[in-house]
Amino acid sequence: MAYKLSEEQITGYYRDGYIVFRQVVPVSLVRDLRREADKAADFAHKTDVNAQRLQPVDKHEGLLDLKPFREYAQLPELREALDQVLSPRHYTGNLNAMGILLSPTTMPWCTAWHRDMTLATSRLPVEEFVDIMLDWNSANQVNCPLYDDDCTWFVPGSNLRMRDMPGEVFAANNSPDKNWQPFGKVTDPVERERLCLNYTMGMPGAVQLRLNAGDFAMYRPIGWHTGNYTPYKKRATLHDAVFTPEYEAWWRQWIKGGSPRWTRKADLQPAAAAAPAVA
Ligand SMILES: O=C(O)CCC(=O)C(=O)O
Ligand SMILES: [Fe+2]
Repeated sequence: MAYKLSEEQITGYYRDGYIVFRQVVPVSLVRDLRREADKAADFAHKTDVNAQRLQPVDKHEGLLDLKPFREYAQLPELREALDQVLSPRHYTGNLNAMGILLSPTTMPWCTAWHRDMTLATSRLPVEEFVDIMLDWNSANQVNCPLYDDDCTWFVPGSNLRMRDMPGEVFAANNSPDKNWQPFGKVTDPVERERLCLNYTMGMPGAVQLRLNAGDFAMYRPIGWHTGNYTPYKKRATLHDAVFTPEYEAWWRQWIKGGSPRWTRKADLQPAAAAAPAVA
């Protein structure tokens, strides 16, 4: 096996809700993807100098050469890593869902601390919401940086519980602005950067993901997370989901505004690796 993860790394994913496959994207592919991502950034920043993403990638065929993205989607090392952590049924590199996360060009910015799905936004009954939250066949998300990227913060273990702690709710809402922008009306970039950092650091137990170009971070988007951005740290990070066929089908209906039902699947485990049954 060319790309081998340790058992400690794998159990870390199931405990903490995030994992990093270090240097999994080869140099030549990082180079080709950077060239396309730089075009994406130029294009997005023509309309909005502080645009922070272009999505989905395949909508921009023509502007972008999709060949390196397709090569990334088929990367054998990535396949091997996903097989080890999740299952051979999980896949990533979905060009019609994938975005490129970009740095703003003039103003620092941070997103509100959030879980990508809550009971209210899931449109699910509570039992199914709990099932989908805890199901490893459901939402797994990817940030794959083409330049070093320390923008994403995550609360390890928050993916395993539905309950929000009071300190988490306080930290997420700790903003002068009803749109949860902790910088309010501040337009000085240096001051604004500090306000964003203080807000981001205010989340109890949060860790900052420190990713290098060619790493692949996978995380449970149902855990508390946020992104904190400055114009002087160039960002071009592939942002994608890890789907199973059933989760992709669920998500595609849900994103269109539907209320598809969710049935929890048993955790997938190779038969040879199953633990002995003990009465
Ligand atoms: O910028 C990031 O890394 C996080 C983005 C995010 O949380 C989101 O798009 O929901
Ligand atoms: Fe998010």
